[in-house]
Amino acid sequence: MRGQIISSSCGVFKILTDKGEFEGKARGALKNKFGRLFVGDFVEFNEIDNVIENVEERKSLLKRPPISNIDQIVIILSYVKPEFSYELVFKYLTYANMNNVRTSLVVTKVDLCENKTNLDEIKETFETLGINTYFVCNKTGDGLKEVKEIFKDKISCLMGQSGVGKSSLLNAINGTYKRNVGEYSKALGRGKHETKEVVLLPFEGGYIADTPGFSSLELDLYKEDLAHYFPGFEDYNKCFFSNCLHVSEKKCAIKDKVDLGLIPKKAYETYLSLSNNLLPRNQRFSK
Ligand SMILES: Nc1nc2c(ncn2[C@@H]2O[C@H](COP(=O)(O)OP(=O)(O)OP(=O)(O)O)[C@@H](O)[C@H]2O)c(=O)[nH]1
Ligand SMILES: [Mg+2]
Ligand SMILES: [Zn+2]
Repeated sequence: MRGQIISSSCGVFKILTDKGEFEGKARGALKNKFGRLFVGDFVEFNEIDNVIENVEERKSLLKRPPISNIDQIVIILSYVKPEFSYELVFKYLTYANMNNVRTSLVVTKVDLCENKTNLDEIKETFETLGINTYFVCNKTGDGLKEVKEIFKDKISCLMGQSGVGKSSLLNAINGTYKRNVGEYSKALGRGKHETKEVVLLPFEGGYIADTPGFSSLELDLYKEDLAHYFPGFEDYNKCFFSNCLHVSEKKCAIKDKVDLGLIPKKAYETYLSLSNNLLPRNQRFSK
């Protein structure tokens, strides 16, 4: 019987099928063939022995958070607690582009925002790059109506640091989820990793994955990844130098786009500072 893995804990998987939910392990031989199994995997489940017999080819596979077959990533950042960071959004967007997955951006905790022009700048920057941007308060429900629309009929994965309100957002859009919510820690500058595993929750014809928060260092990005997959940099192969990093090289197609206003200045400034702090791929083992 065909099903999809919706959660996994210590080698036991929960599988959703047409006949409802089942729990089981994977056949030993599967491990040798596929390595580990992921939430999101479509599998052949044997309901007599309660084992997963086979795994279908994956449409996509993310390492962070570990999940397969998603249609979109919904990036979640809070306006404060932890502080909104352009650098972090651009890292997530680059990572999503590398994995060929579409994205939207949701900014939570806007109830704690006193300067609305900052929100306008966020929206303007990301929407110029074609990324739909939403502002919400999970406490009052403000802005959630629009966000619910993006989840319909899709398999979506929430992505964001600990404490930004991923689980809170899920509770706010569907009161039956009852996801555990953690406290923001001022000392750590983030949450305390309340959500520890990836779980797919059914939502209006699709699924939403609640996921553990992770640090941007875990994304494993290098200078060249940024130069190719940074949002708005699709024309990188039109630069004069094939290894152009779009910094001070001549005849750079990306800098031309910045000059024409097609790539927002804020995006390019963020690119430069991120690029400056990343290692080139061929030096990743030095240090
Ligand atoms: N003021 C305000 N607080 C919020 C909002 N959303 C979430 N919070 C608070 O933020 C804290 C962290 O929320 P969580 O939902 O646990 O965050 P998370 O992203 O799931 O964190 P991890 O599971 O650790 O990755 C809790 O104290 C929430 O009450 C919001 O829109 N406004
Ligand atoms: Mg959580
Ligand atoms: Zn260039």
